[in-house]
Amino acid sequence: MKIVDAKVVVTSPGRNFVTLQLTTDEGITGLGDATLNGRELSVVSYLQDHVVPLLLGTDAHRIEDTWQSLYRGAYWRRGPVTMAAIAAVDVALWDIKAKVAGLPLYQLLGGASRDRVRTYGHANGASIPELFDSVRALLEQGYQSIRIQTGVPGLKAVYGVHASGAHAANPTRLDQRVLPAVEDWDTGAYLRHIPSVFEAVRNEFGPDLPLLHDAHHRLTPIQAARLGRSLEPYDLFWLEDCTPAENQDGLRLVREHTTTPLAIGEVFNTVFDYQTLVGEQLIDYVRSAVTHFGGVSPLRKLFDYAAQHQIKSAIHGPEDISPVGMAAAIHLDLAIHNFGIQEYSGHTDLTNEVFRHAYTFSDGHLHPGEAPGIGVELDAELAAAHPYQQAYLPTNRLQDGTVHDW
Ligand code: KDG
Ligand code: MG
Repeated sequence: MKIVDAKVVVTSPGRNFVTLQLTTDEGITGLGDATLNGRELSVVSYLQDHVVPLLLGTDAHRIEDTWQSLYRGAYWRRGPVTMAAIAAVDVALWDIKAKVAGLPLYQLLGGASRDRVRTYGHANGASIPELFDSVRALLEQGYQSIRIQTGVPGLKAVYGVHASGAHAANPTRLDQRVLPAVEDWDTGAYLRHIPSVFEAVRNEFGPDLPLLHDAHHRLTPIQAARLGRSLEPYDLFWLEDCTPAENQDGLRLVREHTTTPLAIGEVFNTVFDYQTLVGEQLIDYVRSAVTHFGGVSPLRKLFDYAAQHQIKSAIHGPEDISPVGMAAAIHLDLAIHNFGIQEYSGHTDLTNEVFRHAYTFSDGHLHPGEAPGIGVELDAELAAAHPYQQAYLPTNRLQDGTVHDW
C-alpha cells in the first residue's frame, strides 16, 4: 500500500493548527498533528518542502522504518520543528494502519489497560474569588482533578490566568505586524503568594481534590526546592515545570529538598532530554506531547523507559494540541500500563467542527471511541474557510525590563 498524496493543511478556527493528511493508493487517509504554537509555518515548510517529496511512493505500512529514515536521514536531529513534522507522519501512518485493520488505534497498541482516561482541567483567576468560581465551573463540568493558576499581587499578567480589562496582556500591532504580548514577572512575589493560594483552595474545597500547579519554567533549582517544600502541606498531585529543565542536573537539588511530586517535559522532543531525569528518578511524570515528540512510536518507547523507574505518563494536552494530536494521545493513554493523567481543556465548538472526533469526555474522563484509526475526520472546506492568522506566544520580562522565561 503506497502513499500517493500528502497535504499539509493550515487552519485557524480560533487558533492555528497544522495537519498532515496522507492518502494511500487504496484511498485510505490518515491524519497527523504538526502544530507548533507560535512557529507553525516552520513545520509547514519542513513537511511540504522536505518530507512530502520523500514520502510519495513509499509503503504506508512501514511506520518504524519511515520514522527512522526521517529521523536519521535528515542528519540534523531533534528539535521541535523536526520532531513535530515527524510526529505528524508517524500518527498519520498509525491512523492508516488502524483503519486498514478496522480497529481503533488503541487495539494495535496492546488493547485497553483501563476503561477510561482520567483528565485534569485548568482553573484560573486573577483573584482568589475568581479562582474559586473557575474551580466550581470545572467541577460542574465533571472534572475530578484541577490545575490551579492565579494572578500574583503587583503583577499585571501572569501565565495561565486570563487577565481582564486594562490589565490584559494583548498582542500589540505595529504596521502590519502582530507582536507578542509582554507579561511581567517577579519570582519573589510569586513564591510569597502561591502557598497562600493553595491554603485557600484546600480550605474551600477540602483535602481530597487532586490539585496541580504549573510554574512554567520560571524558577532556579533552589527557588523550585523552596516552592516544592512550601506546598507540601497542601498535598499537590504535582508541581509542573518548576525549572527550565534542559538543565537536567538541576533537578537533583530540587528532589533532595521536597516530596512534592514533579512533572516535566512538555517542551522536550526526544528521550535524550529525559536521560538524567528518568534514569535517576528525579521526576514523577513525563509530560511530552505526541505532537512534539515525534509521534506515538517514540512516546510509547519513552513511557516504557519511564515505567522501569516507576514514572508515569501525563501527556501534554493544552488547546494548542489539535484534536488530531489529542485523539492520538487518548489512544496511547488507554493502552499503556503506566498511565498517570491526561491534560485536557477541550477545544472550541468551531475547532470540533473542523476536526470531528470520536473521542468523548464525561465525568472528568476521556475515551477514544471505537472508530477505526485515531477517529478524527477533517472537514477540509471548513478548514479552508479559516486561514492562518499570524500569532505568537507571549513573552515575559522582569520588572526592570530583563527578559525572563515565559
Ligand atoms: O504553547 C504553549 C502551551 O502549550 C503551554 O504554555 C501550555 O504549559 C502548558 C500546559 O501545561 O498546558
Ligand atoms: Mg505546562
